This record gives sequence, structure tokens and C-alpha cells, in this order.
Amino acid sequence: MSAAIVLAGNPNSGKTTLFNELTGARQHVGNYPGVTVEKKQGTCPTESGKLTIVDLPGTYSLTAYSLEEVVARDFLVDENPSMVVDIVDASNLERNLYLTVQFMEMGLPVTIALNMMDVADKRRIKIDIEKLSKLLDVPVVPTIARKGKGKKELLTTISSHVENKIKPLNISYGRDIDTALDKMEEMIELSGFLTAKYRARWVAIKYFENDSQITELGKKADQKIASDLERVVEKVTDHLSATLDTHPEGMIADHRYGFINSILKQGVISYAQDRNRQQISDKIDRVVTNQFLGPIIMVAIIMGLYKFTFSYSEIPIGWFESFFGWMGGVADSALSDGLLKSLVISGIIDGVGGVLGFVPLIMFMFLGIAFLEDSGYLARMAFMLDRVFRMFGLHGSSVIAFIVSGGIAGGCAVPGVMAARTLKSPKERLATLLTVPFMNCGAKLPVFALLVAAFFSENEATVMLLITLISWVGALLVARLLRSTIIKGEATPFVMELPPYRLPTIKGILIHTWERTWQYIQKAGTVILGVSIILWAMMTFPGLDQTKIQEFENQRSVITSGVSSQILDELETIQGDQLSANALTVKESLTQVDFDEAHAGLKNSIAGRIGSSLEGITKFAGFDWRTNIALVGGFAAKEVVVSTLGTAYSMGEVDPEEITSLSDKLKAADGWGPLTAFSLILFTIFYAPCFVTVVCIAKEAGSWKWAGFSVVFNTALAFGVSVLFYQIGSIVL
Ligand code: BGO
Repeated sequence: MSAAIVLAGNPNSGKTTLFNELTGARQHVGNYPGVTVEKKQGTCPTESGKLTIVDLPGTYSLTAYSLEEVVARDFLVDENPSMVVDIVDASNLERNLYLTVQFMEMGLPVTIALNMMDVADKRRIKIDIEKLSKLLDVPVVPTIARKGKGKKELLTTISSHVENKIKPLNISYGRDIDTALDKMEEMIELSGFLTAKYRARWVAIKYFENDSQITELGKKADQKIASDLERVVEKVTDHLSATLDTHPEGMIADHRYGFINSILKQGVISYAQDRNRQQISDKIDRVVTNQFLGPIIMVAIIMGLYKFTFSYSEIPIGWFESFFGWMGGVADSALSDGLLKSLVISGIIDGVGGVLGFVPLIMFMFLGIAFLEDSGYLARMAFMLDRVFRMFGLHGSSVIAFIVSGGIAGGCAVPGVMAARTLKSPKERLATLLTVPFMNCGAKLPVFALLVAAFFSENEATVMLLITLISWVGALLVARLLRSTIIKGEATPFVMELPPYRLPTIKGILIHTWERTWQYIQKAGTVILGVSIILWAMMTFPGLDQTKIQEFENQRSVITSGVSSQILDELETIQGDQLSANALTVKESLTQVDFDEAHAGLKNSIAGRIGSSLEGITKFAGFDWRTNIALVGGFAAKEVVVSTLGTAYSMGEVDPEEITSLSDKLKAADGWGPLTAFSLILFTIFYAPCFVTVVCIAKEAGSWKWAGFSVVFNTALAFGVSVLFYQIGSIVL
């Protein structure tokens, strides 16, 4: 056996499980050439030699709408595998066979691994395997990949069928399309149009499916034949539209499903019990996705998640704060005054510590989300929100991208942007790419948590829910705006399958929680550390000139000049709260000078000057120059907003002995109150995505134009919303 065999199938059919079962540790992971889609390859010893197995990306179809589909298809065409092992979920036969049919239409040798037989059994679905194999004319092997069952039989079947000659499957798509297909096939065959690589009939079908990859290739290969084919398609399209009010793509899909159904109905599939017997999942769904109860349950679940997160993370957050406070104390006494001490305390401990302090909160949030995801509830959310999304020009699949980006708070826009790949329509995909960054990712969460804890501590969960709602409403309205103006276009249909509910395993939840938390910690130790140091330097240099420093020295001398040596001794030796009244007054005056000096130094720094130059406009949203520095830092990564505020406010410490946590510092600082805090929250929700997300948008949208758009548009929108809120709030409150 020379060419590789490939594992292909729908997502969640058990492909990865079977691949691991077959290859064990003999696998390696790379990327498909030129794209960031993971390629897993491994070997499996068999009696007739070593099999090379390639795991194709999971897809529902073989159109060219998503990157996964293109990658899978190109691989099948270019590598000409000796067998496609199609993993079919036995509990979901009809839907899974849709892909099988497409492999067979391509003329590929297929063996079906009929997986999840245990699930089908549990649901009392009986499948006549022999009949299925006979009617489809492909080998079918029942498997339970999770338990390794059927593996041996599968390998034997593959070995015995690998050299077989294959007759491609031809399905009838109705008289109109069939007649045109015959004509097109002849044209293609005669001119050798793309036939070096593809089957003629398959190329013709792809023209009907309006497959961008094939039509582009066609134009390059032979402009004239390409135009002739397009003309035939156009004629049939018009005819179908006029006679049946449908389009070729829909007709082709309908007929493929019709072909599958006709096979299943010939006694291939039967239900051991009353067909109306509701599965437990269906029963739960009746309540959970009910038109009226569903949304109420959804809001209650999210609210419960926030309550759970905030109440259980409070104590460990306190431990983290004390730990970093203690580290600051150690550094304070171990290092002598100077730049190094400032870097360690203000730059590193306050910056990185501020971000790491939120690890417990992030962990509890991730824990809750992992539970919802693993149990299957997140898929129900997508299902319920689909209808709403359509109204705003988005697609049901966008919901998943929104949730991954932090729809409940705590995701990340980078995988969210990637998740938009599953969207077929380029316009809906672009609208999704541009709006997912409004969700509340794990990096914005510390910013919200800080401000909510400082200014809305009485109603933490309610304010978090409000923030979530604002980000969703904002994202949907922007989507509507974009879809009605610069990305106009029709909505495409959505088929959403609801996986059955599962009782999540503790191990699974803990692994998911830890994976995400660890990513957060790593980011704090690398990107955030780096940015914190750069921002510290920008907030420290060039510092005050000698004359200014001398001025502050003079002020200190003036304060201490008339003071008795006894009081000076007291200030040196006695703790703050035991000082006499006179000594306390002197100490307060000296602290004020320290504060003024630090404040003047920060304001004169590079970052201070940038922040101050922006203050002329940002004051309308309630932001002073220190907040501006933090927001500029937030372009690198949103957590930096917290770390920079930490650094900025520790540099101008009001009274280091009394005030420790950043939220206390903000509460005590001038210009801060609930109004400013909420204005900053609004700005954080909407302003430019972080740098990594911007790069991803450029990559996924295929142009820097859209990435640039997201930076400029989002920042302008954020500023507009914050100014509006702050100005109205200032009048009303
Ligand atoms: C989880 N039977 C059963 N019952 N389950 C199976 C079988 C089978 O034959 N084969 C696979 N699975 P992937 P893709 C999970 O991850 O291989 C299970 O996308 C869970 N996850 O264990 O990943 C398999 O590569 C929470 O289950 O599919 C996996 O094709 C609780 O099907 C899932 C319980 O398999 C998908 C299981 C969050």
C-alpha cells in the first residue's frame, strides 16, 4: 500500500478518537501547506504493512465555503488517497451521509466506519449494516471508537478494499439540472477543461453550486469554456427560479438528501420502540429552548454564572492581592530607592501582579463556561439566538463565534475570529469577523472586574449582566448597520444540529478550565510583562529635570526646617498610627510633596505627555491622562489597561500605608466615580481589538483594509458611546 488513507467525517463524529485509537503515539501534527489548518498524520501497523493515516479537517460538506472544506477537498484531489475512511455518526445517519455522498460523487474509494454504535443502540436506533453497505455499494464497519471496538475489523476491511476500482456515484438532481449537466460534461470532456485534476461531471456540479475555487480555476484555464459553462448555469438558474422558486444549490442539496432518505427508508434504519418516544435530551430541550422559557432560563444561567464567579473568587482574589502586596513589601525593604526599585515594584509587581490577581476570577468563570460547553448547553444558546441573529444580518453559525469570543465573558476574540470560518457566506462571515471583538474576552474581564468591584460592589452580578447585554446589543446593531451599508447581501440558510446533552466529566471540565487559565497566566508572564516594562519606562523617563527636583527638595526642607529634632526622630522610628499629632501633620505634608513629585514626574514622562495630549478630547468621556495611558497600552492586550492603571496609580501613591489594592486607589483618586468607571467600561467594550485580533482579522478577511477598519471604526464608536454616556450622565446625576 503506497498512498495514504485518510480519515474524514463530520465534526464530532469521533474522528479524532478513532485516529488516536489507530495511530496511538505514532502521530505528528503539522499544518496543511500554506494555511493554519492543523494536519495530523500517523502510522498504523497492519498485517499487510504499515498504513499511513492522515486526519482530514472535520467538515459537513465539500463545497469551497470554509477553509476546512477547501483544505480537505484539495488534499483528496492532490494526494489521491488509496481509501477515504468516512467516520459516520450512527446516531445521526442522514446528516452524516451527506458528506459520504459527496466523496462518492468525487469518485473516491470509501469505507464507512459507522461509529457511535453505542449511542445509536441507547436511542434504540437499529441499522441494517449489510443493507446499507449493499445499497451504497461501499464497505461499512460498525465501530465504537471510544472503546476501541471495531478497529481490527476496520483495518481488515480497508486492506481488502484498498485496490478496488471505483465507479463514481451519479445522482439525479431533477430533469432541468440533469440535462444541463450532461451537456456541460460533454463540453468539459471535449475541451479537457480542468480534467487533469477533476472528474468532468463533478466540475459541472461545482459550477451549479457556484463553487468559487472551481470557477476561479476555470477562468484561468479557459476563459471561453468557463463563460459557456456559466451561461448554461445561468439559464437553468433563471428557469428554476421562475418555475420552482428555488436555485440550483438548493436543488442539489435536496436531491442528495432525497437519495440518502430513499436508502434509509428501504429498511436500513428502524426504531426499536415507538418513534415518538422522546429522548431525555428532547424532553430537556422542550423546556430549555422553549420560546418563552428559553430566554428566561438563558439569562438566569448567565446571571447564576456571574454570581457563582464573583462570590467564590472573592476570597482567593484577596489571597492573591495580599501575596503581591507582601512581594511589594519585600522588594521595598530589600531594594534601595532608585530606578530598579521603581521598575520592580511599579512596573513588574503592580503591573503583572494586577493581572495575575484575577486568576481566581478567570478560573471560576472558565469553570462555569466549561460546564455549559461540555454539557451541550452552549449549542442550545446558539440555536435560540439564531433567529435573533438573522434579524441583524448575521448567521446562526455566528453565535458560536460570538460565544467563543466571550459572549458570556471570558473567551478570546482570536479563536472567535477563526470560528467565523465555518460561515459560508463571505458577507456574513465578514460581518461576524468585525463584530466578535465587541464580546467580553478574558482580557477585558479584569478591567470590568476591577471597575465593578470598586464602584458597583453592591450589584456586581447585575452590572456584569448589563455589560454583557450592552456588548451583545452593540455588536448586533453594528452588524445590522454594516449589513445594510458596506456589506450588503442576502442571508443564507442555517442548519443547526443539537448534540445530545451529556453529563460533563469532572476531569474534562478541570482540563478545559486549566488549559484556558494557563493560557491567561502565560500571557501575563510574557506579553503583559513585556508591555508593562515598556510602559513603565514610558511612564518613568525622561523624569523631572534637576531644577524641578530641587524645587521639591526645597519644599521638604521648608517643611522640616522649623520642626524639632524630637519630632524628626519620631518620624524616623515610630509607625504611622502611633505618631503624635504634630509628627503626623509633618508626615502628611511630606507625603503630599512625594505625591506631587511622582505626579509631576509621571505627567512629564513620555506616556504622560501622550496621555495629556489626548486629554483635550478624552475629557469629554471622563478620562484623564492616566486613563489615556492605560487605554493606549490596551491596544497591545486589554489586560494591560489594568496593569497600566496599577503602575500609573502606584507611581502617584496617595498614602502607601493605608491604600493597597488598585480598586481602593481608584476609589480614592480624584475624578473617579461610578460615572467615569462606567464610561471606561463602555469604551473598553467597544474600542479597537487587541493587536493579535487585528492581525487575525486581516488574515481571515484577506485584507488589511478590514483590519484597519476595525481599529478606526471601533475606537470612534467606543469614544462616541462613552462621550454620550458621560455627558448625559453628568447632566442627569
Ligand atoms: C467528548 N461512542 C461514544 N459514546 N462516544 C464517542 C465515540 C463512540 O463510539 N467515539 C467518539 N466519541 P471526537 P471529532 C466528550 O469529547 O473524536 C466521543 O470532532 C466530552 N467533550 O469521546 O473529538 C468522544 O474529532 C464531554 O467526546 O470527534 C468525544 O470527529 C463529555 O464523541 C466526542 C463526554 O469525538 C467527539 C464526551 C467535551
